[in-house]
Amino acid sequence: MNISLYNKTIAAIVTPLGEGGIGKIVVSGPESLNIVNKLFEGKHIKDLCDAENNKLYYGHVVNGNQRIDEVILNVEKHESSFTGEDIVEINCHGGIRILMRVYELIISHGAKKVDWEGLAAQAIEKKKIDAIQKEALRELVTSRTKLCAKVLLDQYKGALSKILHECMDIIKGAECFPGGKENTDVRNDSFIKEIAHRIEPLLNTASFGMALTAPQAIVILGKPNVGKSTLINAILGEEQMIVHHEPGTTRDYASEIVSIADIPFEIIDTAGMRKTEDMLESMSIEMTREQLRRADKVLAVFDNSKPFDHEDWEILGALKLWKTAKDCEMQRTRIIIPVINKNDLPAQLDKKIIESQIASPVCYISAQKKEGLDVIYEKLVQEFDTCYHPGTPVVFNKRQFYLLSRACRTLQTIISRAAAIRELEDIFTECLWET
Ligand SMILES: Nc1nc2c(ncn2[C@@H]2O[C@H](COP(=O)(O)OP(=O)(O)OP(=O)(O)O)[C@@H](O)[C@H]2O)c(=O)[nH]1
Ligand SMILES: [Mg+2]
Repeated sequence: MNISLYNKTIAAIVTPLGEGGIGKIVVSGPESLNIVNKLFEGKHIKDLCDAENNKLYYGHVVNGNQRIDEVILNVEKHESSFTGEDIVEINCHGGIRILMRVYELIISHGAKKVDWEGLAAQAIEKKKIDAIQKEALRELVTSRTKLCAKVLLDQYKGALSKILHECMDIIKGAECFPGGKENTDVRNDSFIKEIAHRIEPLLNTASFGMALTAPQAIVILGKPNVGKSTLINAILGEEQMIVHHEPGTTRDYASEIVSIADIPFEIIDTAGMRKTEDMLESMSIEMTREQLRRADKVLAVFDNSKPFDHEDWEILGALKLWKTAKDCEMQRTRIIIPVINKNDLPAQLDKKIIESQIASPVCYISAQKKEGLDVIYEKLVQEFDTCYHPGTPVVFNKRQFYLLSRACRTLQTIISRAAAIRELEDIFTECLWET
């Protein structure tokens, strides 16, 4: 349940709780200046109600005649503040104890405890930001790549919201027709087309936007010893995974976030799959299957220096099941990228089998020599338009995607109704006038 923060004075610690130079508390609401006034002894200011916007005030937070911390304050009056309420930002020394003492003091003087989302909720109630901008802000702080931060900052600044506001304005414009939008002639559907023209392209940005905020999972799959861990190390650019000449080296799965063309991916090393009686190895293989179920993309690795065998057939079988499984997430296309590794060694592998079984061009690489990786990278990002133009609206989460898909379906219904009426007219005209 959402509790209204309208007209309430709230306080949030907005820096991470830990050791650091500065810890920041934001107090927001009609009583913020009064509350902080009771606790603040300023060097150059007596009453914070006289404070100027965006000017720093030095002083101490006190409890009676006891000094708690040396602080610097900033005041933002409601007209221009983030929440639409009077805000006091208190910059204390970092460190959990001092920060918590100042915070508890503010709470004991009547402010309500919230986290930064509380501040954002207050800003939404005051219509200073909308839900999309709040979501962008939340994702912005966990951005994994520069591109991700760029896109989310644009959405926080309103790139996506602007399109929805334009659509609302078009609908309001239609209401000005005589009789309002209910009576608007459906044959005159130009305003609907104008909305469709704006909304439909947005849906095409969703796979890119969602890949930025919820990185796709790439599973490296292959029989033991084909070079899966060596490949991951080559992609990561460091020796993270243990590599060994004996098959069965990787027993657990291990995952890392990696940036490819500025798009974050979660890359997962798995235990080599094969039939085995060994209890521990069977458990590792079950873990591999689990990882495969949640994969968005698979790098299916084969060894150029060994003949194609029944263990490779097992990999192809597992991939076939994975590709056709029904539990695939919306907007995420399952992609298999066949990779032939150890291309620096003499060829023994029958590549035709792989080419005929996986309908996608094969990448030839040497993970050990870090050769051929660029082709893999190209394939991993080819579904996304990575040439991002600043200010472009992008759908970046499931909530937005579902709602905008619903809007598109509704638009299609209206457009087909208009087309049906036009067809009826044509039929009647033909019936009446054409012999
Ligand atoms: N010549 C050559 N050897 C490679 C290449 N890639 C990996 N190897 C070697 O192949 C052996 C197995 O490599 P790993 O990366 O441990 O293979 P894996 O698929 O992770 O093996 P498991 O974890 O046992 O399933 C090691 O001796 C690697 O040095 C390559 O491109 N060329
Ligand atoms: Mg391994």
